[in-house]
Amino acid sequence: MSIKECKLLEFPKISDPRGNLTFIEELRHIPFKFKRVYYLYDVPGGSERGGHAHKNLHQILISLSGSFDVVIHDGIKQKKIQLNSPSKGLYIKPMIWRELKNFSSGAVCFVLASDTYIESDYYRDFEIFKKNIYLK
Ligand code: T46
Repeated sequence: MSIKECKLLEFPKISDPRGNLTFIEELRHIPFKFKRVYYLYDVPGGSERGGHAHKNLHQILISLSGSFDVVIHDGIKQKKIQLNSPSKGLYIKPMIWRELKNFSSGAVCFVLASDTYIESDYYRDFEIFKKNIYLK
């Protein structure tokens, strides 16, 4: 898997004088069906989250409020993407290491995930992840 396959997706945005509305339909605006949503919030300044890769899970990360950086790593190359818009989402495929940092005050990271929470789907050790990228 390459970081090149992790794309920033742009979702529909309906704007009118009352404000903005964004919607996301599975298999139309994102390339998978989602079984779970979760969100990170009240993240203290300086905290970092993530620090793992998934074996099979597909995810979309969206900044519903504020901003934060996502560093993605495929075992060879890495890239930093700042998420700061509720109408954009970062698609992270399986076998990509991710770290979330530089959360602004009040930032909310909303996640659409292709499966339920399965701890055995995680690589939480970077060296073990790197060894396994060649086996997948
Ligand atoms: C990811 C980044 C962006 C659950 O019980 N259910 C869940 O759905 C999740 C996501 C977590 N948990 C438990 C597991 C741990 O005991 O919540 C605790 C904290 O989870 P974790 O340390 O994995 O949290 P983050 O913020 O480092 O990572 C999470 C996701 O786990 C991960 O898939 O990509 O957010």
